[in-house]
Order: sequence, then structure tokens, then C-alpha cells
Amino acid sequence: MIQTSHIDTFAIDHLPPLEQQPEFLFDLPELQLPDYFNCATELLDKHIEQGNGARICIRAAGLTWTYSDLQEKANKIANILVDQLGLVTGNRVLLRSPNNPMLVACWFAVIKAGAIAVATMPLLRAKELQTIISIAQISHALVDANLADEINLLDSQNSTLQHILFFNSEENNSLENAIARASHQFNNVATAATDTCLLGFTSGTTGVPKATMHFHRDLIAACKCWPESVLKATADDIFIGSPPLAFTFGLGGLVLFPMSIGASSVLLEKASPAQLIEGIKEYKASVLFTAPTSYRAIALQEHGLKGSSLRKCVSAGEALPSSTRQLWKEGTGIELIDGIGATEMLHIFISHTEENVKPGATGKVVNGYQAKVVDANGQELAPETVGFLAVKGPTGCRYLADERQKKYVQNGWNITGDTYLMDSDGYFFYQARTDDMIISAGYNIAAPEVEDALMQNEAVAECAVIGVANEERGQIVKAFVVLKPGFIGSPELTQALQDFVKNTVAPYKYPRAIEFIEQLPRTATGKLQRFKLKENS
Ligand code: 3UK
Repeated sequence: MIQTSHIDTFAIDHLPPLEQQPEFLFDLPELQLPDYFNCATELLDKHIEQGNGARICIRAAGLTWTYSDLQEKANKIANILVDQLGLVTGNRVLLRSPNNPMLVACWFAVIKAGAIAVATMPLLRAKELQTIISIAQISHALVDANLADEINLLDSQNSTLQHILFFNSEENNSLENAIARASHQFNNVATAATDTCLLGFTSGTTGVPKATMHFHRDLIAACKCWPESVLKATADDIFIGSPPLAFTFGLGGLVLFPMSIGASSVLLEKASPAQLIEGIKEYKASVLFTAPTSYRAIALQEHGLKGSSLRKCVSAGEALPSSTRQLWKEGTGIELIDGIGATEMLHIFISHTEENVKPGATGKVVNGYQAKVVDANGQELAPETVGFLAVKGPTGCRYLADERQKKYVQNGWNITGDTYLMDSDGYFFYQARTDDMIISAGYNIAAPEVEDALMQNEAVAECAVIGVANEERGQIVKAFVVLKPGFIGSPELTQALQDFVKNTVAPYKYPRAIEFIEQLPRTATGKLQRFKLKENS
């Protein structure tokens, strides 16, 4: 029996019952991990012990931190949390900041101290923060002073949140001030591999958010699977990207994966397509993590990145349209690595490699994971049949005290909520979110397929397709189209786009309704909010 290090047993007490948890796979030799370790030791302190403390770890506007610099900061903050703010192992600590070095130092401080990091999206409002604080019973918060407003609106009377420290601030009571007086020595808590160290809130577009629980073991396992078998970055790579560290896509791509191999990471507080281009050039970044829309927007800007420092580009979060893959390749010469991941699974479990690309597919199952397409009863379907995606591996879904666990995990498999098809070569083809399948006059139509067809038209910058209720057909396909500069919406253009789709995919899939709009609604993680379009249709 492994003994927990947690004095505060909140996480253990709220794990889903064993019979509702997925099956976990640890067959790979690299997944033979010890029973006790702290993932901060593996990701950070190990490099200093191995004599690499002087190597660069983080770059940001006007600042460069080596691995030793980060360790020193993280140790000091860990001492402050424990000695001055009474933190005990297992407590939950809210982290609220744009992507910057102090956020990473705070994150490591929490992990080193054996507590549980709960990073939040910078755009969240007080009401949403309150929900997270109450679901996770948060006791401490470390907050970038530039994002203080919404924190100051919280009702402190009826809250578990007792201690708030602000950083990136020159106030007397700031974290920086405490850092100036704190010891740089800290012994990482000897946590159990199965102690929770991270709560990842799902970027779910509707309903009460769900907290996914991840162990020290999960973070290291994620570093051993997709990064080693697919990404294959080296210690000399410079990572950059847009996803917030509160999103596990960002945490993996910008902290866990670079640091697990002693590479460095560029943190941008704001990462619009234009800012990403600038950042890539300024820091000579070589590995890029961002979402399909961002790749498309960058590729559509004239000043491409051909001949730049970039060598590997990772797309996730949404389906990658084949047209975007092609645009990116034409603009940069680089074949995108598309991978599907999920907050529940921590990171990517089906992915392309650069060498093995089938446009339109998401790729093959990642080393360490198993994947299959099943019917509504969980029965595996034959190749080339559309059904529900089911996966398992060393990471998997554990919702904190949430009934929806039974929906995501069935018979030991994680059911991601996506419909997929696997071909006879083992490539997985994304169809749609299960709720985004349009059924029109008896035909199943996957919204992303119609979007992909539309995006191949020269007039279309971006688009989104939904099903709207229709008496005669049940649903009809409706497209919302953002036009490229120089094009103007008109009945003639509508007709031309409809004809274009009919000539690109099976004609019954064409959008019977088209609406031209200025901008598509998206989440902070760059996901299209189809439900918002549905509400207004
Ligand atoms: C969709 C994709 C098609 C899919 C994530 C990489 O997106 C991440 O996590 P979320 O919890 O959403 C999960 C859902 O997003 N999706 C993600 N990637 C793809 N669909 N192709 C893709 N390449 O519906 C999935 O179920 O926000 C992605 C790493 C970590 C992550 N958390």
C-alpha cells in the first residue's frame, strides 16, 4: 500500500470510486516509475543536480531565467507558502496569471510543497473563479497583480480562500517582497506517485465546470509518451506557443515537455498570431504549440515564416482542416503535427508524426495508449465505421466528485465525446464532437467536414457549421462564414459557396443556409463555441 503524503486529504476523499476509474496502462519500460517521487524533482531539480543549472530554462520579455534561477525562485515561494501562509500538503492553491515566469515559479512552488496547483484561465470573471474555489475548496491563491480586479471582487466572507498573495507587484505586501527575505533552500516533499498535484478544469462550453485530478505520476507519464515517441525535441529546442498554462495543452507544451528534457521555453503573456510571429523571430523559437485557427491566421498573413528557426509545429484543441495543413506547409515547409488531447487525459493520445501524415486524419494512437472506435454499447466497430472514440493509457479521467465520471469512463475506457472513424491502416479520422453531428433528412453530416470544404474556397477566412431545426428535414446544415478582406457577402457569393461545397464533398452536405459574420465565437482556449451560434439561429 502506497502511503499518501497529504495531510489535507481532500483530493483522496473526492477521487472517483475505483470501479468508476479507467484502466491505466503501464506496460512500457519507460513507465516503470517508483512509488514515491515529486514530479518537480524530475522536471526541475534534477537538471541542477546533473550540472545543468546554468542552462536557460525560461525566456520572456526582458528576462532570462536559468534552471538554477527558477529553482531558487520556486524554493523561496515554497518556503513562503509553508512558513508564512500555513500551507500543508494536499491544500489547493489557485494560480491566476497570464503565461509568465513568475507563474511557472509559483506552479513549481506548489508542487514542491506537496500541494495541488489549480491554474485558472486569465479571462475568467469573479463568478467563475468563485465556482472553482468552491469546487476545489481552495485555501491559498497566488495572483499576478495585473489580474487582481476579479479576485478583489470575491466574497471573502463565505469562502475557503484565506490567503492571497500578489506577484509582479512592488507593493509592500507583495510576493516579491517576501521572496527577498526567504530562504532558497527547500526539500521537495516526498510525495507518493499517486498523490494529486494538479486539478485541471475542463474548458467545457456548457454546464458546471469539472475538475480533472492528475497525479505526480501522470505528469511524468505524459512526458514519456507523446513527446518521446512523436515530438522528439532536444535539449537545444526553444519552445513557444499560445495556450494558457491553465490549459493542459499549454502546461505540457510550454512547461512539462521542454523541462523534462532540459530545453527552454518562451512565455508570451499575449499570443495573438501577430505576437506569435514576432516572438518566434525574436527568440528564434524552434517548437511551436498553438491551435488550428492560429496556424491558419498566421499562414494567411503575407509575411510567412519560411526559413525561420521553426522546425516542429504542433496543432491541437480542435480538428485541423486539411486546407490549414496545406497552407502551413506552403508557407513554412513544415508538416504540422496534429494531435488530439483532452484535459481528462492530460495531453495528446492520438497524433500524426511529421513523417506519417494522412491529411484529414488526426493520426495514429500514441505509444503507451490504446484507442478504438465503439458503438453506443461499447462494442468495438470494424474499421471504416463511424462511432465513439474510446482510449486508455497511463493517464485517464478522474473527475473530482462528479457524477459525469460515469459518462466519460465506461468499462475502463475513456469516452472522449468525439465521433471518429479508424481506417484499415489504423489512422483515426475525426468526424465531430458527438453533439455536433448534424442529421439532415436521414443523413449524418459532420460539421467539420463541411467547414473543411468551405475553407478551401478563396473567399473564406474562417467558418463554422451547425445544424438548425427544419420541419421538412429535421435539421439543415447552416454555415457561418467570415470572409477574407476584399470579399463582400451577397446572394451570388452564397450560391457560389454552395456550389463549391457540392463540388468538393457529397452534394447532400452543402449548407442550405449561409450567414456572413465578422468573427466566430471562441473560448479562451481557441475552441469554436458552436452552441453560441446555435442559440442565435
Ligand atoms: C477536441 C480535437 C480534433 C476533442 C487538449 C491537447 O483540447 C484539449 O483538451 P480539452 O479538454 O478538449 C478536448 C476535446 O477537444 N480536440 C482536441 N484536439 C483535437 N479534435 N482534433 C484534434 N487534434 O473534441 C477533444 O475531445 O479542452 C489538447 C492537449 C491537451 C488538451 N487538454
